[in-house]
Amino acid sequence: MHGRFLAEAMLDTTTTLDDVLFPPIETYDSGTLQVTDLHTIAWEKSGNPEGAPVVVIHGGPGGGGQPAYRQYFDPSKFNIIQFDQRGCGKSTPHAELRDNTTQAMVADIEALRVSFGIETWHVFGGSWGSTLSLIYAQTYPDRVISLVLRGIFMCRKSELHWFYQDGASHIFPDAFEPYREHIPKAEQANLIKAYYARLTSDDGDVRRAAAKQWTRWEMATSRLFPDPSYLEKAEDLDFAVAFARIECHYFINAIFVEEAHILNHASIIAHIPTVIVQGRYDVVCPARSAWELHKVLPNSSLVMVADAGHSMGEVSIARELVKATNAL
Ligand code: STX
Repeated sequence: MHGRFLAEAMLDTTTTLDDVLFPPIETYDSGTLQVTDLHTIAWEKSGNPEGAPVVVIHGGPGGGGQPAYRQYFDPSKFNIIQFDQRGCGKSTPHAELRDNTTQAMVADIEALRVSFGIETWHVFGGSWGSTLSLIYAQTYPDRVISLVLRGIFMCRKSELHWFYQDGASHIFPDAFEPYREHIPKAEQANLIKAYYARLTSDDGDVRRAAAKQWTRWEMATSRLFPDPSYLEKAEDLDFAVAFARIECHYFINAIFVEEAHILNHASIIAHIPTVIVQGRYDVVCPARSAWELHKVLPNSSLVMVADAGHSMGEVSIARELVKATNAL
């Protein structure tokens, strides 16, 4: 029950991401799965086809998979399965909000498992990927061998208010200003609602302008040491539109579950070995959620990383994630 706390007093500024991750690899297979009349999901496999299966659940929602995820697993030991959740990445239709709910995404994960003939698998997810991993595990507890989770997000009202309205704004007032000022004063009291109206506008220019500001805010705050190149993600308007529209749609709908759903149903997954890796200075998904989750999961360990924010691309977060997958 008691987690590990990393107490390194000194910042490690010489180790790079390449030093802690496995080398980049190509996929050995990829394809699509039509999950409804409307939605088709893109998937890929890498690593060892005979290895232990692990499914990677990406963030956002709407963030899409990334080749870099493959590097968090020993490719000789794992069969690494990634997919793009409804409406994002290479899944189609792009940025589609209809028939796009948490329950639908859980069903897609299960449909992928069945289509691959996999009995049980490890589940790996950060941020919204932790949210969806947990709800998937609570829906299909017998299919999940273990959970490796990062930057815990349970999408409660307090978490949304903190990041999108008033909280993180106290730490990043400079990055917050353009996000807030994109919205007229009269609507600033509820920024998620104001962004939702613009992100679902009939006018493509209005949608894209809102998506860019929304995405910049999240990219600017993801790391303890902001990385200017990370902000470029918001300039990729195809990425930004899917990311912002799908996130905002999920948040307006409280991710289609009751408040504190994950904590309320923790007993269902209490038996699953779980590692939680959390950056102490994560302002996107503050550490309180990781702490509260850890306390209701008796088989969890919490690694509180002393020198990191939210991103899986931060060296000390990546190091702990690799340690966790190596120990599976
Ligand atoms: N959303 C946090 C999240 O899941 C509240 C997230 N933030 N950035 C990302 O995901 C990407 C790295 C996937 C873009």
